[in-house]
Amino acid sequence: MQKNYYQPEIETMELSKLQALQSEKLVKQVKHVYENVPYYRDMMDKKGVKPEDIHGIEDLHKLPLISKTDLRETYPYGMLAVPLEDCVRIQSTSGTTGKRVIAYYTQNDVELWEECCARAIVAVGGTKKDVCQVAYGYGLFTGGPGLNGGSHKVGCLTLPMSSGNTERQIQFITDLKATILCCTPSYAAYIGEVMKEQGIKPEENSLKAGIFGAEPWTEEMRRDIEKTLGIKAYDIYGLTETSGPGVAFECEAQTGMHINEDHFIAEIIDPDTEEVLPLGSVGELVFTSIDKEAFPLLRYRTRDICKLTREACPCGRTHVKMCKPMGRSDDMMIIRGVNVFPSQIETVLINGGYAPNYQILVDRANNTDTLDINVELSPEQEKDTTKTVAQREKALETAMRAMLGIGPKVHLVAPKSIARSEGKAVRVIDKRKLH
Ligand code: DLL
Repeated sequence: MQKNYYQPEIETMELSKLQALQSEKLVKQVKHVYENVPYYRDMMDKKGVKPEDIHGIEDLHKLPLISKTDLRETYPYGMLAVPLEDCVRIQSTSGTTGKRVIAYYTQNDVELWEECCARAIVAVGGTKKDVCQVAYGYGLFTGGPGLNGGSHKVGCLTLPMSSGNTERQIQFITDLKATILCCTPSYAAYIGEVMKEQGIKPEENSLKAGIFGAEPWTEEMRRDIEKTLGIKAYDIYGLTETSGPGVAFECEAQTGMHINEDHFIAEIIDPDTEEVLPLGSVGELVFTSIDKEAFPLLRYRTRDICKLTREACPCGRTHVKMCKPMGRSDDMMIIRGVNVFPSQIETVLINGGYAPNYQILVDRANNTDTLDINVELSPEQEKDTTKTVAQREKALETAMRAMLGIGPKVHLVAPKSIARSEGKAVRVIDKRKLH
């Protein structure tokens, strides 16, 4: 296994030292927030906690949890912990409903964020000799700016493509010999599809690795992308509220993402009781930013359902690993009383030989929930006469019922009839919420 680190002394720091560092930073951060964010001070006062009660990470659970509702309540400046004149940047969430979250950065916040992204690039083998094509959206979304900054720090030649214009993406990969592609997994799958149509074989392109995140994707989708693009595909995780991409990233081992624990303390809680759960339990991921100056959120509930593990990693990094988020607690669909995650549907489709082009439609008829899944056929599947469409649909419905515990209706649709995504894919249309 390659052992490449951007900041080896931090990334491989002995656990006891790492936790001592977290404790020291946490104590300072709580004081900073208490003194500068009246909203959170009130929350602490109501809970009867003072900064003096926090001596280290063992006291973290005493602090109040905050959520997106608190961020909406304090919009736009209420969580800011430094004078506005000390901020140099904002980024914002891609959410379409309600008030957007605005995250603020001091120059130091930007530096640390970009370092996190640089760690992710180095972990996939990136060096200054690489050409890094950033096809995440630029602008308010954190994907483009984050990976762009990380790529600069590593010294890669950075191609600030932004998302979209797929033909041009492929032209740049070809002409400028891009070696690392950064974009959402659904966009990577689409780029692979268009390359295939153009007759470019996976082994013919210059790409060697991809850094894909910002939306849920399954192991099956990873294998699919690795095959179509002829690369190793790595996961990266983050959210605007905690800076953006680079909160956690995958290493060569591809068995979960190391959380940058020198900057973020991760906890898993029971989303209903809010109780902290032990390592290895499945629950809601909560982050505390211990270095952020401008927008330092303490115990922020991400809504992402996840699991943490601290087994020795062959890459030598000591930082705790998070699994692929299993979905968001607010994205989970409850259909006829059964919890259904889009990732389960994706797994069945890819295992059945279908491309990850699908759409999930949930509705209600005669007081009963309905689940319809539109799945695109590939041109080869459309031509294949060994199975009828009805037979294919039936087979998928049986496999879905086994995976989900409820039976959906599967509709196979013509190649290219489902809109492709250049950013975060919209997989679910829940009409029950629209009525
Ligand atoms: O998506 C930041 C990002 C950009 C991450 C580029 C990775 C790469 P938001 O738009 O605020 O920020 O959305 C954050 O996206 O709470 C998760 O639900 C989801 N998400 C992010 N990364 C992953 C991932 C960016 N690797 C929300 N797997 C998070 C699954 C992810 N879900």
